[in-house]
Amino acid sequence: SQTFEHPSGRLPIAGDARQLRDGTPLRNVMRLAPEFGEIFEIKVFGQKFVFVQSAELAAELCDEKRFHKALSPALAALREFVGDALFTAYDGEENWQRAHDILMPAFSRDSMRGYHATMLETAAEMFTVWDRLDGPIDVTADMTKLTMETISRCAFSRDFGSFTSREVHPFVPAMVAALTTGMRKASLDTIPGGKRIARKIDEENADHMAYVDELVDGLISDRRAGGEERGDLLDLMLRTEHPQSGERLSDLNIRHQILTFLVAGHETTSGALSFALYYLSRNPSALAAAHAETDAILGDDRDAEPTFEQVPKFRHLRRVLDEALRLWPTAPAFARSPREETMLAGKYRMQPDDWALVMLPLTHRDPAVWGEDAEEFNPDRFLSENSRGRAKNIYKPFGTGERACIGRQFALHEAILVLARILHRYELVGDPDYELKIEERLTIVPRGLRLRFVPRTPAS
Ligand code: MNH
Repeated sequence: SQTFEHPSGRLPIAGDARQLRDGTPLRNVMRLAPEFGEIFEIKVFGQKFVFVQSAELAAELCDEKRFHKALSPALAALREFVGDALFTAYDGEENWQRAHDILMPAFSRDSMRGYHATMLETAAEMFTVWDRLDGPIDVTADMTKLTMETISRCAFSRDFGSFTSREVHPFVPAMVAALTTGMRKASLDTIPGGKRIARKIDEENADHMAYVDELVDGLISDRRAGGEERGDLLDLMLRTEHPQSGERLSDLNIRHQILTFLVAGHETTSGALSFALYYLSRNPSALAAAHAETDAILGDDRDAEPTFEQVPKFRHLRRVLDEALRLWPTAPAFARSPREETMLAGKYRMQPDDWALVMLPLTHRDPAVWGEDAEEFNPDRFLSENSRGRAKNIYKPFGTGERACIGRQFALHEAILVLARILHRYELVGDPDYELKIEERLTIVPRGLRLRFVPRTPAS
C-alpha cells in the first residue's frame, strides 16, 4: 500500500520505533505531527499507523458512501474482553446490527428521562463527600468515580458505593485491569519476543477477567431468575426483541454489551468533565458566565437540582463542554477504511485493507477551520453566529456515521447536569502553577488536576 511521509532514519525492522522511545502514543504523534503535512505514517516493527491531521481529509474520511469504521489495533485487542459488542464489532458484523437496533431506543433523548434521577443522586453523593473535605480534590479521580457509578446504576442498577463506602469495590480495579490487558498487548504483536510478554500479561490478568465476567454473568442470571423490572439497560437487553426479526441478544452478548457500556461510558465522560473543569478554572470570563447561567436557571437555593427539561437550557455549559472536547477529545482517534479502492484527496491510494486514524486533537485544531487561535479555549466558537459557514464533518468528538457514539445523549445529559450542579454550588479554585498534562489510558484525561470546590455563598 501507499507510503506516506514518515520520520527520517527509519530502520528496516524496527521501523520508526526509535522515535517513540520516550513518551506515550498520543504525545508522540502530537510531537511529530508538525514535521508533516495532512497525512503521515509511523511504523513500529510490523505495524504501520497512518494519521490524518487536516480537517479536510478527516471530513473526507467521514463520507459514509466511500469509507467505514475500521478497528484500530487497540480496538481489535479490546475484542478479547468485549467480543463483538457494539464498540468492537467489525463493520457489517451481524451482531452489531441486531444489538444496534435493539439498543438504540434505550439511548434516545427521551430515554434519558429514566436515567435523570439516578444521575442526580450520584452527583449528590459526591457533593456530600466534597462538603466534608476542605482541601483540594483530585478532579479526574472523582469524576471517574462519578461516571462509573452513574453508568453501572443506569446499566444494571448496581451500586458500587464509590462515594458512600470507604473501600473501593473490587469490581472497579478488576475491570480496569482486564480492559487494559488488551491495550498492553496491542503493541506487542509485531515486536520480537512480544508473544511471550503477551502470554505473561494474560496470566496476570486471568483472575481479573474471570471475576469481572462472573460478576456480570451473575447479574444477568439473577435478573432472569428474579423477574423484577428495574427499567435499566439490562432489562431492556433481556426483554427486547429485534423489531423485525424478533431475535434477542444472547447472554454472552449481553455480558459483552454491559462491559462495553462500562468501558466506553465512564472514562470518556469523566475526561470530558475534567477538561471542562480545568478550562473553567483557567478562564475567568467563561467561569463567570457559567456561574451566572446556573444562577439564572437554578435560582438561589444551592441544593436545587435541574429538572430533566432544564438540562438542555445550560447553553453556555454545553459550549464549554463542546470546546473542551474540541481541544481534548477524550476518545482521541477513530479509524476509517475505504469500502473499495479509492484515492483519498484525489492523490493517496487506499485499499479496503488500509485504514487511517482521524487524530482528533490534531484535526480539531486545524487553523484552516478554527483560525490562528485554534489552540486557545474559547467556548464562544460554538455560538451559532460564530459557527455559521464552518465546514461539515470537521468536529467529531463522538465519531461519525452509523458507528458514531450511541451514548452521546447519555454523556451530554450527565455531563451538563453535573457541571450545572458544580458551578451552581462551588467556586473553583485551582493551583496557578498547575500545568495541564495528559494521561493516556484507553482514553485521555488530565493528569494530577486538583481543584478546591469552595461552597458559594447564597446568591443575593
Ligand atoms: Mn462513546 C462509540 C466517543 C460516551 C458508548 N464513542 C464512540 C466513538 C467515539 C466515542 C469517538 C466512535 C469510535 C469509533 O469510530 O471507533 N463516547 C465518546 C465520548 C464520550 C462517549 C467522547 C463522552 C464524552 N459512549 C459514551 C457513553 C456510552 C458510550 C456514555 C455508553 C453509555 N460509544 C459507546 C458505544 C460505541 C461508542 C457503545 C460504539 C457504537 C457503535 O459502533 O455502534
